[in-house]
Amino acid sequence: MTGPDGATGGRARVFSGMQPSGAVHLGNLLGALTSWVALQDEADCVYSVVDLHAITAPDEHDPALLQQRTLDLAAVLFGVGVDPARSTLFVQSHVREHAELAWLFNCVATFGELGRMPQFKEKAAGRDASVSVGLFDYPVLQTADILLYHATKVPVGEDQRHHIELARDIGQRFNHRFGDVFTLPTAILPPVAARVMDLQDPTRKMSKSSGTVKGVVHVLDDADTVAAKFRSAVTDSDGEVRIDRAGKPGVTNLLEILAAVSGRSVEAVADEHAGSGYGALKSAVAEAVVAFLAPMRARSLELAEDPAELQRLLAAGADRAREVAAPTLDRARAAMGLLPPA
Ligand code: AQP
Repeated sequence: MTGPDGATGGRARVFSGMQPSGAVHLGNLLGALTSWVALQDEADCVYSVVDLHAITAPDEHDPALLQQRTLDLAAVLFGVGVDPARSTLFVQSHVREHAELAWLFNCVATFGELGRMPQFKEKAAGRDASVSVGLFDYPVLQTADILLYHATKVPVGEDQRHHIELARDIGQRFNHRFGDVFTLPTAILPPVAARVMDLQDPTRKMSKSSGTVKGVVHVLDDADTVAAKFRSAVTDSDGEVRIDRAGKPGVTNLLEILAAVSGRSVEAVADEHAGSGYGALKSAVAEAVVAFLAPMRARSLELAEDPAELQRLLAAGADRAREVAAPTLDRARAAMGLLPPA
C-alpha cells in the first residue's frame, strides 16, 4: 500500500545521491553505497545520479564527458547491487522538481549558513571570487533532493554530515514559516570507514575529483592495479600496527578498510594484525579488497556494455521518482502562496 509520501507498506523512505564527477572509489563504496544496498531490505529507497551537482565543480566542465560519466555511474550503481526491482534509481536532471524546489529553498536558506559549510570552504579555498554560485548553493539543491521524497534516512559518508544537518534546518524553517510540508531527515553513517582516506595522503579523504593517482582505489580497477595501489600506500616509520587516527592515519585507514570489506570490527582486525609488518598488512588488505570488488566490477562492466538498457532503467526510475516529487513540490508551492496555474 502506498502512503501520502509515496512510501510503500509503512516502510521508511531513504534518499541518497552520487555525483557523476569521476570514477567511483572505495570511499564512495564503503562510506555510502554499501548502506544503499543494505537498506533496500528494510526501506523504500530512492537513489539518484546527481548530475546537477556535478556541474557545480570549479574545474573544467566537459559536456560529452558528463554524459558518459552519468551512464558509467548508473552502471556501477546497479553493478554494486542497487536493484531496480526494489529501488528507484534516476538521473537528477530528469526530474525537474529538484531544481524548482531548490529555488524555493534558496529563499529560506541563509547566506551565512551556506558560507559555513566545510565542504564549500575546502573546495573554494583560495578562489572564492571565481567559484560558481552553484558550488555555494550545492547544499540547498541537496536539501531539495532529500526533502522532495520525505526521506527520513540519508546514507552518506562522514563528509556529508553537515549537509544533512543543514537539510534538517532548512526543512524545519520552511515548516515553521509555511506549515508542515517536509519530513526531517537524519544521516546514516557506516560503523566503520565513514571517511576513507587517500592511500598516498592519508590526511585527505579519498576523492573522485581531487585524489592522488595512486591513492584512490576505484571500483573498476583490476586486481593488479588494486594490489599495486595498496603496496605503495603511505604508512609511517614506527612499524607498529595499531589504531591511532591522529598519529597513524595511514595504518588506521588500512585497518578500517580491511574491517569494512571483511565485515569485522576495526578492533578485531587490529588485534589480528598486531604482530604483522606493514607489508603483510597491505597484502591482506589488497587481497580482501580485490575479493570484495570482483563481483561488483564484473557486473558493472557487463551493464556498461548496454547503454540502451541503462537508459531504459533510468527513465523508469525517473517516472517513479516524479510520482512522489511532483505532489511534494505542489504542496510547497501552495504553502508559500504561489498562485497555481489556472
Ligand atoms: N573518502 C570517502 N570516505 C567515505 N565516504 C565518502 N564519500 C565520498 N568520499 C568518501 C561518500 O560518497 C558519496 C558520494 O558523494 P558525492 O558523489 O556527492 O561526492 P563527494 O561527497 O563530494 O565525494 P567525492 O567522491 O570526493 O566526489 P568529488 O570529488 O566530486 O567531490 C557521499 O555519500 C559521500 O559522503
